[in-house]
Amino acid sequence: MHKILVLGAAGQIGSELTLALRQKYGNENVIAADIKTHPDKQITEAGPFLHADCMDKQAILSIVNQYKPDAIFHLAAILSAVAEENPQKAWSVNMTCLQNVLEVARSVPCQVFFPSSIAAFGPSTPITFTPQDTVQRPTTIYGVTKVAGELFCDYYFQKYGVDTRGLRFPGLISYHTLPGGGTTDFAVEMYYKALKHKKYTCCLRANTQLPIMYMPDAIRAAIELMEVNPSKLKHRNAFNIHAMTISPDDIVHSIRKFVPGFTINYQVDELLQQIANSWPRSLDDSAAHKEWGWKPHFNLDKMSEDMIKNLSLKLNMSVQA
Ligand code: NAD
Ligand code: AKB
Repeated sequence: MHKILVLGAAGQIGSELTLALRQKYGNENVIAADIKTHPDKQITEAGPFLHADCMDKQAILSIVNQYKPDAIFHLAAILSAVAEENPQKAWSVNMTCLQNVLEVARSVPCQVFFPSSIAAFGPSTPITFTPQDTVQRPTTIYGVTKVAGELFCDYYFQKYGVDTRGLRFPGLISYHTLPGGGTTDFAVEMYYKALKHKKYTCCLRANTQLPIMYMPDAIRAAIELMEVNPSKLKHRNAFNIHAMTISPDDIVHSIRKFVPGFTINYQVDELLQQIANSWPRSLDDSAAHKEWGWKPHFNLDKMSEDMIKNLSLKLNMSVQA
């Protein structure tokens, strides 16, 4: 990778990925684009930022013709909770944007990163230590677009030789940009509410275990996968990666080590609970480890400490982590 285009750059992942890529490859070599017109200043000021709708193939093509990237990180999508409110729109946005990106990449050519999710699995998938290659019958529209996306990327590699690569991300926790409408957003909110109000009302049951990862590990994984020699990759579009299996109750206990007196109550949202119940608890990520050396760095307490330290600074609050 030398010149990189990040689509959906103003979101939870994109805002941090853009900064990490700019640090590594140079500000001018990382072009950020999003449908949002007023993203965080850090994205717009340090390097090129363009307004673009990925539903419009010509818009992507004209950016690619102008900047000539050799890699696209395609992050524009509708996430699980919002997708269930309008499944038709979710299918249309998630699949059309991906198709446009793949078509543009085929014509240039350039590498494509596609983020899949634990949502690509469903209730009939083995729930713990979910294998790399296993049953994928998701029951959410978001999950359906993720399985289709994985296959779509595989197809463009096999048929046209487009160098597509991807990860199945768990729920991601970060302090930089708020998450954009997923089932796992509660885990991020918990940290904000702990600092601001010392109390939180959680939408999932206390013992709901989910795979969760801290953003720095996720960003590093995406960059490492895109940088590895392609001859090493067998599962190029849908690597399981795992960091920790945790429940809301586990997060509360971890936060209390840094914010004593934090309290929680539970008001279960049945739709979100059903979605969470359909996802795996832990994933077998040995293929990622073997094929490109994946290893997480953050466990729950290390993540909580870093979250609280950085959120305190961001919110201008005086908690010592
Ligand atoms: P997000 O909602 O925070 O960000 C998505 C960004 O895409 C937003 O800035 C939005 O404005 C932009 N966007 C939406 N439609 C667009 C369009 N038509 N054209 C251009 N931009 C558009 O999402 P995120 O959490 O950053 O997720 C990015 C990708 O990673 C998605 O594919 C998501 O499914 C996947 N993923 C995220 C997580 C997570 O926990 N955050 C976990 C697994 C997979
Ligand atoms: C969501 O909850 O939709 C995302 C995901 C796990 O894909 N965080």
